Amino acid sequence: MAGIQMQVIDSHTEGEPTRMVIAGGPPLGSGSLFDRRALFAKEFDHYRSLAANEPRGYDAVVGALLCEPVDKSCAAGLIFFNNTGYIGMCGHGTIGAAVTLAHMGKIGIGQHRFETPVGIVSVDLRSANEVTIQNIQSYAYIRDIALDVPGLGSITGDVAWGGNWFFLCHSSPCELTVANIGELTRQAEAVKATLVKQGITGRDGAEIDHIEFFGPAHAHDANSRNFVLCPGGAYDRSPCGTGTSAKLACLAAAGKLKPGETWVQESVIGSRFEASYQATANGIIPSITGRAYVTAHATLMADPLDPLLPAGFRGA
Ligand code: PYC
Repeated sequence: MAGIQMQVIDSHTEGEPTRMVIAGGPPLGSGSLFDRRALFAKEFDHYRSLAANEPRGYDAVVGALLCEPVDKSCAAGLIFFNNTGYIGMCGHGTIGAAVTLAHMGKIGIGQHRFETPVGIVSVDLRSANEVTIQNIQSYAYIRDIALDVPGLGSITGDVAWGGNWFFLCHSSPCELTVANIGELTRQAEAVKATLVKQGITGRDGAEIDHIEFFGPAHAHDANSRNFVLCPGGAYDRSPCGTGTSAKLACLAAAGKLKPGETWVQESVIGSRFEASYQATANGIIPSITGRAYVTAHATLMADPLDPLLPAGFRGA
């Protein structure tokens, strides 16, 4: 742990924080981003905890480790992590990373490609703060599963991939408001526990680690409002880029949204993404537009003489 000093730039995308590690991160070599993420988890997890957990971070922080890409057509490589582990793709984080790289003078307005452990995403930096990402191929995996959730009753939803695995509940147990976040979190945890108990997974037994509830939008020009429970127990303040991708895949599979039609997804705090998709043979390619703003530059330090909290802890 001696002598860690990580330079980070923080941003928020529609309310959801991204902390990009721009220097002083773990030495992961030059393998594929998939392999580098495995090495990060195995040998250098204390860097993740230091950046995402208290007292330097907090539960909602999603980290993005800036890496040299293997594919030289990409402007950057990104490995996403949070308070408890690592996530495949991150839509809000990619938007935040694009705005941060522009803020650093590393990319200009226009098209770019970023490499992630689950594939390459295209990014259109439309202005200093507005970004459209073209996510990896997303698809509905199992539709209309009825779950009997203790304390909640019957809940119907779909399993879908949007760069992470989601269970998308067709409705919400209570109104999607900030005042109900505690209740929504408890209910989403109950849905997640029921999926585990019933052995319902993503492809190849993958854990479904994101749960979404949907309800009516509050704004007259939005299509839907959501609540998204992330793997570490925090909720997504943005409408969730990978979750919106999974939602589009389900709408497409159900014939409820045509290619190129706009879907405006509101988050539980009222921020929004505009989304649409192109159809592919096995799913869809989603496009998600949102805004991000830089909020801080910092150097995170682990003092070698600090006996208390050198690697951070989960406060919640
Ligand atoms: O925007 O994809 C997303 C995301 C995943 C977890 C938090 N945000």
